[in-house]
Amino acid sequence: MTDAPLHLSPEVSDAIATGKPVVALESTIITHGMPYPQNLDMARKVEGVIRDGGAVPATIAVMGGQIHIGLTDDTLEALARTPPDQAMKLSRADLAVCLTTGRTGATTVAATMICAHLAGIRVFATGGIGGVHRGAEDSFDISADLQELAQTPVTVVAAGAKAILDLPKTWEVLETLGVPVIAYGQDDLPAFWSRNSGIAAPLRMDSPDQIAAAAAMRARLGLKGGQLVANPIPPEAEIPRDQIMPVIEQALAEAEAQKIAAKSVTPFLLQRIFELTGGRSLDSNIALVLNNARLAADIAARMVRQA
Ligand code: PSU
Repeated sequence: MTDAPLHLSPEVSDAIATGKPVVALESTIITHGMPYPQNLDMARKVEGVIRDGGAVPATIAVMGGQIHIGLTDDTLEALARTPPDQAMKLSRADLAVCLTTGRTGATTVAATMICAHLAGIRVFATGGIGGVHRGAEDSFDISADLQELAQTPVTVVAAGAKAILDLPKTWEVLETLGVPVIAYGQDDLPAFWSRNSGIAAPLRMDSPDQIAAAAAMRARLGLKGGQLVANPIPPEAEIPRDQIMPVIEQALAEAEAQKIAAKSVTPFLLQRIFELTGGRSLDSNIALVLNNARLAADIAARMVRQA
């Protein structure tokens, strides 16, 4: 039991109490990751995909001093319409302050993992995790998502780390932190908009059953932390690496010229890449989130069956 200020929707509360599969979803992707109204459309569709997979979706956000786990459609819409500068982008560091000041906060991967774990949810689907930013040797900009994966026992399904990052350094840090990085169904690590990164995955698994069993084994071994499942974007939705890389380079150069820093870097880059690809990057992003939600629902169902 927890003393945390959790507000579970009736559906999520019932699912947890009766042992049904539940998949957590984050809200930063809604407020800071995609423009309105595509963000709302994505948020609704992703919940639908999880329901179709036989699990209950639990979108997480902070409002009015409480952690909401499972949002009504009205709340989802209000969040999707909230301008990015009016919602805090919450990670481990600012979750408590947001709650005590009563502000609205959107949860990143790190904060969503914390909240999911408090509620007893073991699986979480998102687009791409944060990681080591390019030039981190000077800026020290490394997402708190990586540390969270090392300490909070939630299985995160993502299409790898966002390709705007320094991917080799991101995987190195995860290895150092002892986080299992499991490529789903292929030998190569995926790279968000592209199926392949050219980097061999440290681990590979081919079935949701195996992934669920690995999470249970970590618990039996008393190992802290979660697992990252790196699920490649469906082939029909991918932007191949040779097409997306020049676009990423241009967006990065512009971010540097405009001195964009800290929490603004990722939203700035995603928005510029959206503009430079004429919206194609957003279509891919939505497709990969839905694909991750499908797999996460499957893993959550296996975890319930194996329990
Ligand atoms: N997945 C997406 N789009 C996003 C994110 C994930 O498809 O915008 C968000 C997640 O909340 C993740 C955050 O935690 O981006 C990483 O931000 P940063 O690089 O600033 O740590």
